[in-house]
Formats: sequence, structure tokens, C-alpha cells
Amino acid sequence: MKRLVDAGGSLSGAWLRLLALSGAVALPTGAMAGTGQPSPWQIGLQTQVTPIGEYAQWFHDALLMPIITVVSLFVLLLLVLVAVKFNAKKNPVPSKTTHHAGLEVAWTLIPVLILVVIAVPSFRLLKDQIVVPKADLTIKATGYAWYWKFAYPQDAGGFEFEVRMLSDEERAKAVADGKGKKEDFPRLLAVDNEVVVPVNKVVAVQVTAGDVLHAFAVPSFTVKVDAVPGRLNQTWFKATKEGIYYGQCSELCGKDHAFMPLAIRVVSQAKYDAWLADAKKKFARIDHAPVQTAHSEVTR
Ligand SMILES: [Cu+2]
Repeated sequence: MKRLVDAGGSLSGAWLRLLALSGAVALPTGAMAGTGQPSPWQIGLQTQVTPIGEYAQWFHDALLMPIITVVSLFVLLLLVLVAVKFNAKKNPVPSKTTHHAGLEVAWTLIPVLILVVIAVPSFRLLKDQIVVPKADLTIKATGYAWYWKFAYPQDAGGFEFEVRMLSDEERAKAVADGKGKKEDFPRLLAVDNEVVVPVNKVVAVQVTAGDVLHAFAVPSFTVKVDAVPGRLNQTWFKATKEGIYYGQCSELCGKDHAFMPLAIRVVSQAKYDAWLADAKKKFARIDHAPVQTAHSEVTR
């Protein structure tokens, strides 16, 4: 028993060291990740501001990173062992061993067990992303080559507007005009019209495309869904922190694929109401109701 405890003790020590190593790899996620946009030298995910995003971040940092680190180091160890111990020089007469029942069972069962451990939170995350809860606000995003169009259907304001990237000249002009500081207009991300939504509210996003394939993605929300012409996809998010969160088209869609960002500004209910009143006057009116998908019927 004592021997077992000792062996277990040193083993868990080794595992702890490995975990710490993987932690060192995963550390920049929290320390250097940008909120709402990438930051220089960032390695991990952007800071997450939705419950689903936080869960995805935990899944990545606490489960996937340690597992892949331990597996990679273990395989490296085996390769080094094989190269050192079983090379031709050291074994002039090759071994005739062809199989080992215990080993074969182990290298089948252990990966299966690892996959089961990963599958449980993975399926939970998938289910939470796919099943849209009762939405407080439904908006529609349509991808075009190469800009976005956002619609706030009739029950949410009844207007639509286009979102286009600001060029370097437009960004410089915005700063010169005193509309904000330089960092308020990040390169390749700043847009002319921001999508504004209230904080702590479930926002359903219906996503489609008007010409070719695009994809609606906002890294800080862990949201990514294909925008397909003739098909209505749906996703959702509930941002719990006010701020501005940038997204980009995530489907190679043509020459300006890299230049069709979108920006979602999450604000308090009062600020949202004020923006809505303004936006109703400013943007083109639409009078069609939100499209009810079979999926949204089921989940509401
Ligand atoms: Cu695109």
C-alpha cells in the first residue's frame, strides 16, 4: 500500500508538472487576450462575454489544452524511447515480437475513454449553441460580397442598415473629426454602422446571405454560423458585459473576404432604447415580420 501511495504520489507530481506546463501554454488566454478584438501576441481565445463563450473557454483551457499537452508529451517520450532503446545498433538481432494483447487493449481503450471525457462537455456546448432560448430580440444578418446588412424586424424597430468597413482614410478622418480616439477605430475592424443590442438579453440572430457563402462570427461570443444564400440559419448570444465586440466574415467568399467586419455594441437598456429611437429615424424602414423558422417554433 505504502509503495502504491508513493508511486501514486510521484505520478501525480509528474502529472501536476505537465498540467502546469500546459497551463503556461494556456496562460496568455487570460493574460493577453483582447476583449472584443484580438490583441498583439494573443495565443488563446478572446475574452468571452457570454455564458456559452465562458463555457467554451473553460472547455478549451481546462480540458482540451491539458489533454493535448499530456498526449503530445507522452507521444514524444515514446518516440525518444524507441529511438534510443530500440535502434538497430543496440539490437543486432531484431525481436520477433508481433503483438501484445494487454498493450493493444490499452491503446484502444485509453483513447476511447479520453474521447468520452471530451464528448460530454462538447455535446453540451453544441446543444446550448443550437437550441435558441426564448429571444428578447431577434435580428437578421445578411452577408453580401462584401458587406453585411442587418435588419431589426418590425417587432424590434422595423429598419435595416448596411455595415461596411472603414478605410484607413475614413478612420483617420473620424479621429481628426473628434469622433473618438485612434483605438476606437481598429484597423480592418471598425465599421460605419454598429449593431447595438441590450446587455443581459437573449439576442437571436437569423443569418443568411444574398449572393455567395459567408459566415457570421463573433469570437468574444463564441458565435459562428454559416450564411448561406436561400437558407436561414439561426444562432444566439447573451452578452453579459457592455462593450464593443468585433466579428468578421469567416467563410472565404471572394476578394474582399478579409474586409467585411461587423461590430456589435452591447449597451444598457436605457442606451439601447435611445439608440433605437434614433435608428428608427435614421435607417430605412422595413415592414416584414421576423421569419419564423421551423427550428425557432420548436424552441420557443
Ligand atoms: Cu464573406
